[in-house]
Amino acid sequence: MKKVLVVALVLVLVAGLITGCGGGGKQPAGDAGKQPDAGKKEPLVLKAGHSVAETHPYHLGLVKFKELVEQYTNGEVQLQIFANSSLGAERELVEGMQIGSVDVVLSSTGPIGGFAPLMGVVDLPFLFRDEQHAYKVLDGPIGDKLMGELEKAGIIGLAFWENGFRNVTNNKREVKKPEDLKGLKLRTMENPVHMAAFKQLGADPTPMAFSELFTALQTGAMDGQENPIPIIYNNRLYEVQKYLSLTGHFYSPSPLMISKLTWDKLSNEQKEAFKKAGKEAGAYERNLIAQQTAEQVDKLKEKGMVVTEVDKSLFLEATKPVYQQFESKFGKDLIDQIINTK
Ligand code: EAX
Repeated sequence: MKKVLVVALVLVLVAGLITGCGGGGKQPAGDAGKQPDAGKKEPLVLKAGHSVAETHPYHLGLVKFKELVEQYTNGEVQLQIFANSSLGAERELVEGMQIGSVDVVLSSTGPIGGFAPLMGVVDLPFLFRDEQHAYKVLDGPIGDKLMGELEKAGIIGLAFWENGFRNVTNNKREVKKPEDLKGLKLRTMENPVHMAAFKQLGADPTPMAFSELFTALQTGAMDGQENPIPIIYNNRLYEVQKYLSLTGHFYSPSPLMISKLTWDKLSNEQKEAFKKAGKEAGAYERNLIAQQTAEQVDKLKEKGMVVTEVDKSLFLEATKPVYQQFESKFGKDLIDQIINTK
């Protein structure tokens, strides 16, 4: 009897060893005796900042980008989006990418010429005939060249998104022709090309972060400003501006950027995911800009703005001297390449 018990005990012990001893769970073949996996890695959570309202295509496009990045990286990389300059104004956001305090930024090219001088070429007045011309240039070799300039500043450009064609607003008078701008205290972005253009038009330009603009207009420190329709509407500038002139004087692209410090933490697969998501969300954002631009002029009239169609050729002719001022900075060849892109 005793012998039977001993044999049964030995058989139970041997069976336990084969099936991974009492942990209940089956160990995959070859893992017997190893520690169980440490479990999934913690996701990399990135901070993404922009300067405008959450109803603007910048924000809606970044929400789409967040969804796609999390999908394409299986949740390994996640995004937190900070709107309305809550992580800083655009220039501060770019500085934040350089030191690694901000990971992802969607910004107009306004302040970027200060970090990548050649990028300033896109800010020349009336350089782009229309959106399709801009996309042909920015989504091709010239755009790649400009993005390459960003890398020298520690920033990776993922794709060109869109702010749109910029229009003048003010509180003093209807602006129908360049002479009507004379003496107007006009806020511009921190951009020497934009300032030179408005000086050429006879205005009195002051560079200022977008986060300070609403108050400056409300207090009368500034008479006017210039921005695309979706900015004027979504950031409620109609509450502090009476006159809107559809000058379309600058095309404002908005590169989606990631800090190189952050970029270098990503695997090759994650980098490909970011590039894919950046392009797809960029197309989505450009469509939203087009949709809102088409819808919001009438909405601005309903909000009480006096909207004036202008003869753009008058403003184009009046700003031509700005090209001579910046030809040596950007190179006549690059400017001609952009103008001649069909
Ligand atoms: O990029 O500063 C501006 O006027 C910009 O158009 C705005 O921040 C969106």
